[in-house]
Amino acid sequence: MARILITSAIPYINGIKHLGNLVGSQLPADLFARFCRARGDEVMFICATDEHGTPAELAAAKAGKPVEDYCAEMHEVQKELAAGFRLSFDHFGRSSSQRNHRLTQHFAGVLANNGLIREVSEKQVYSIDDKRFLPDRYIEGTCPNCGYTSARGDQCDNCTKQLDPTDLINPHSTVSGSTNLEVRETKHLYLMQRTLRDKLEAWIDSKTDWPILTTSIAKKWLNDGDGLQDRGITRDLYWGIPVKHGDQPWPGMEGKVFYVWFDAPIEYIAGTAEWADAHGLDNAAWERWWRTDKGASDVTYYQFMGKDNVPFHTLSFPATILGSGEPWKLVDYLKSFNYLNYDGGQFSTSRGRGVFMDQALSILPSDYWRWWLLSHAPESSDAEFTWENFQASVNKDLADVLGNLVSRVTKFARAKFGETIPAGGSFGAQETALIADLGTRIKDYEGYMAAMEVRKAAAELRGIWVVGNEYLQSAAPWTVVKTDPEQAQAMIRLAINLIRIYAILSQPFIPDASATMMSALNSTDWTWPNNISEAIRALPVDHGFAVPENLFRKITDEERAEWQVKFSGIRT
Ligand code: B3M
Ligand code: ZN
Repeated sequence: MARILITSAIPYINGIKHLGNLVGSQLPADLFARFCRARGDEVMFICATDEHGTPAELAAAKAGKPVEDYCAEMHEVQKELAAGFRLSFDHFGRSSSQRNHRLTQHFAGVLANNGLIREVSEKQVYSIDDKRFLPDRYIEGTCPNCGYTSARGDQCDNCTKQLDPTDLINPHSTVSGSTNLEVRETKHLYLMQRTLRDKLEAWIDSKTDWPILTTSIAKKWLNDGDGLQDRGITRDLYWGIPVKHGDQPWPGMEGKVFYVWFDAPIEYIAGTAEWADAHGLDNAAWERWWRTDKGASDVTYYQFMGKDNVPFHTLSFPATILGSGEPWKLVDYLKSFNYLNYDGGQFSTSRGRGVFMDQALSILPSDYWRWWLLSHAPESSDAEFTWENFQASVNKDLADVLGNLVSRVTKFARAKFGETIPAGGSFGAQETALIADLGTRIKDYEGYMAAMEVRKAAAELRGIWVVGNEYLQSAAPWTVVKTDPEQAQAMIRLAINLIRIYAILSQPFIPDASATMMSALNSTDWTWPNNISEAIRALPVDHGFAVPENLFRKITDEERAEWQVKFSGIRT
């Protein structure tokens, strides 16, 4: 039994995630966690909300709520939606937890002890009316290069020139519109990543099995331009983890907090500690996942994320871990994803474009979305969601192939032989061939799943469903029963067992349908079909079953057209 640690990038707190976010991290991580558990591995699967930073403060202000309350509410909303999509986290934590406060302060302290933190004095724009320092992108003004009047303090969207807020002509705060701005001197802590460059490079180079997408991004940031930069890890904000040196005050850093990207990945560890707390367990219970000196040396650690998060996970977070000099677990395998686009454009949270998690669940159950998203995961390139494609996949794969097989078999069996598995006949050449074929295909499926080749795994699973249908088509028990009822009974015995195997294999993709299939089969034996000839006989003669409710319904053309219109605009 392997020990598998899995983390998904933690979704930012301000708002509900769209399906593009979901398929880029949480959903494939869940697929993998379910697969590992199904095969008997010991799994720890952690996610959380990423709660700090300016966007959270501003979203709370917009909602007219204290930021603490806003985050607590949005955490519950995201937790509910995760449950709605059947994301099987062992714990869904919060980066604002006391556990994360303590761990983040601990890491900063040991990094400083190791000489990897320096203080930097910088000039930053302060908004007198907003009573706060403004991050560059919250300052707008006229671009000195092209004259565009809504250029942001970090970059002009019109001519793409990289800017400094002080370059802008007539700058104003986008928080309040105020032009009452001044440049103030402020001091920040920098993590000396340059010092760790060689260690990081050696570590990345040792990861020869990583997907190209992951390694190419890591290398680009390691080597591009001036190479790896030291990085500010503190901010002048209210909402965040107070800067401390371990549990001691940090002179000169009063009133400042850690940068959200410094504390967010540490929440993977803290979230596991939160899990232990929630279950009344001691520190040893979570440390055996994270500390190689405390039992984690036999853990394999997998991370899932969208490509935009790769630099933080291949450089910044490993810099924290390596720089600490302490025996924390580093990621073993980093699975990253390209983007999912929406109907001819991009999904966009800020512009409210696309389908968001709550909207998706309001029109169809989670299995429909899980199947489409995973079987079209943006792995080797960006992918696109279209309503036509969604309708076609659901209707064909789920309703015609899998759903139809299950209902046809169980209904026929009930009508001809009653609601128990019939005893007659024995497997002939067709059955033997099918069983051999399944054995090979299941091995292929396992291989793709273990390698996190999500699309290939989905295609193989679909193939496994298809060969069952083809078998029934050609064996035709509904015809055979008229001349050789004994033989038809053997076919049905096989087919009902096939449904159980499909339920087990499909569970990582479509857990609700699998649960329905298993309960109709009156079975709780989820043993992975390692041995196909045993698995195909697992439900014995006389075992009772029922005809399940229709597993999947088809999406009509009218619905498709309606949803297309309904989700074509901008969510407000
Ligand atoms: N919250 C990015 C995002 O929501 C960020 C991921 C953090 S992973 C430690 O897309
Ligand atoms: Zn410009």
